[in-house]
Amino acid sequence: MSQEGEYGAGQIQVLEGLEAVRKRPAMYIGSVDSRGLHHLVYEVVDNSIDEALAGYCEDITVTIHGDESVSVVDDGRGIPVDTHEEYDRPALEVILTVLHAGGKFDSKSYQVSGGLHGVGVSVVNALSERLEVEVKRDGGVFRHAFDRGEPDGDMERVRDMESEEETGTRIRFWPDDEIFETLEYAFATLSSRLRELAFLNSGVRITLRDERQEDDDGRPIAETYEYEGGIREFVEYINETRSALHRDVIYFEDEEEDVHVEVALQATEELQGSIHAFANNINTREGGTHLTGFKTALTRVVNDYGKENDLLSDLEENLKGEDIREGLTAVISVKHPDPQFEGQTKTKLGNSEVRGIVESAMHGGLATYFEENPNTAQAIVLKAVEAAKARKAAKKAEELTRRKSALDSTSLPGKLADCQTKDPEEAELFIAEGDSAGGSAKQARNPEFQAVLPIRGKVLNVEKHRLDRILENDEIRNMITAIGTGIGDEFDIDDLRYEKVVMATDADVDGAHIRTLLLTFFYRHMRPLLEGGHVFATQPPLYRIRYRGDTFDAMTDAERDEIVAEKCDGNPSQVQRFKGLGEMNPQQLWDTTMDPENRILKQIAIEDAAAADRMFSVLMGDAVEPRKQFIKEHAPEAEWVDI
Ligand code: 0RA
Repeated sequence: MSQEGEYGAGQIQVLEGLEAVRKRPAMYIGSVDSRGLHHLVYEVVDNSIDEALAGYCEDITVTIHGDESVSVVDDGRGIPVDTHEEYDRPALEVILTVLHAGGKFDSKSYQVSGGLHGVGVSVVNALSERLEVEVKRDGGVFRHAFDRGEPDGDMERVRDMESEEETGTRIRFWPDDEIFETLEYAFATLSSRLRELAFLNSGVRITLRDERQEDDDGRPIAETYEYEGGIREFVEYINETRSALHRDVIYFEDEEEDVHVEVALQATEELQGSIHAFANNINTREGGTHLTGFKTALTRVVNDYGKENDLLSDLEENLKGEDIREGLTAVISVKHPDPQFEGQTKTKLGNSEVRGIVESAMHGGLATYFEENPNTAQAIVLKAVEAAKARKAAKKAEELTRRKSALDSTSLPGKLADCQTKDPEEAELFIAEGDSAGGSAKQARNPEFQAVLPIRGKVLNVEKHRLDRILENDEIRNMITAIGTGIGDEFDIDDLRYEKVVMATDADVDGAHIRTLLLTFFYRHMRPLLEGGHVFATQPPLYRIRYRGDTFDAMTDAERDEIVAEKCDGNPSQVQRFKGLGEMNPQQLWDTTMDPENRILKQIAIEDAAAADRMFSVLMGDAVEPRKQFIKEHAPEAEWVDI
């Protein structure tokens, strides 16, 4: 460390601290891929949100600049600039250079960012090539800058201000390309998280600007998220394309033992439920005690109401939780002074007392609501009764399908050209659209480890049918049997027959439609397959260009032009356009799409359950206008997110 001499003992320790972050960045922000890159922004924004929750900040602006930097500006109290006694340095510098220093200054009630990230702005500093901070506080404007976490000079008071009233923090950082695999921020990723934060913290106004893109007037594109109704509006947003069973979103709020609970719900006619639980603004995808409390109370209250009002006489038993949750949209948000996050991805709330707190808040709130709104209560119960009847019918159908495939070893679909290997680890299944593509793929494949299942043009839209109907569909049944895992509750990844399940569809609109239908099916009924990273899509090239014995493939028109100009001296011997997989001969199909050495496969991941859920509802549901709008807005990123 060349600068040791310039700093006191405290500073040396500081530098070592941030070295650790640079050595093992994934320990602090999860990963150094696109996900980790976006975490840097969330980390800074979380600090601004904390200021908002403490009642000092209303406005947060996040800007993606054109030079691979991002800035976050808030009107909070400003990071303290007075001298930190232990380090004898400005507090601002300590907060930005000492791991976990941020929290020591705080007396705030909720350390919102306790779980997933919450590692502090010093980690963002350590992982940034440069970071510049400007604080308005105590009647002055202060600036400080850092290079890879190390101070670039001293903090300076650059000017005085008229008033002590104006306060805030601006942090701009340039993520370090020595650390991150990519420096490219995705507007859609940031916007979905920032919108979520605005829903979860009503009253906060968050603006996202992107200076890389201009609107029609030549200004950077910008969106502002501000929801006075908080999670009530979140539920309305999710339900925008669903048919609600009752007009008003049901909402309660309660506080017990310093735990703040909010619940918003609305039942819909849809088949898919959509329940999102948050703890201290973190999406607890793995659930936890708050979700358990919610479900227990929901099941109790709906059954009690049904029995008291004689609405369950058609059934021989109580409604199950899953019957009641069919088509239910809910957001549960708890804020806890000391949240414990557990589970594989640290997204499961563990605090045991929360279960009872949410259960009693929900029990009291919902029972009262039902008494006061009998029409809504009745609609919810009757929908659940219908779901219970369908569940019983589906169970029978599912058992039949499973029994058939389990007992009968020749039950693999006739259309499946299976591979020779019996080792799932090396096996691949290509689901090919259309008989001609299926035929070519069967000839093109390496039969040792590649299997091909042709499917007919349109797969059943699973969004619109219950399981019993879905299982009557041949294409779906063939896929389930070939993949081997079963579906829904019966899904077992140990029975997976192929490490990779590859959707082989054309690069055109029809192909995109079929991929979306397949993906909807996987999302709804085989989600662990997606979560485990087993689902892929082929990326066949659009053009093949020949020049003097060389062959080049191009994925886009622009790429074709570039190849023609740069590789073929502007004069290629042949430019061939592939319209679809079915039009390639087997050799071409192997070369471009199936050969592991050459092909490009897109791995498909579900980044954000709430966003994906909405996406599927919009893309697959009945409402036409929102779908058109959505496709217009999100066309490039709507389908899936790369890992
Ligand atoms: C430490 C203490 C206080 C505020 C902050 C840090 C703070 C950090 C960030 C990061 C981005 N924006 C921020 N705003 C505030 C409390 C200050 C006080 O007690 O006045």
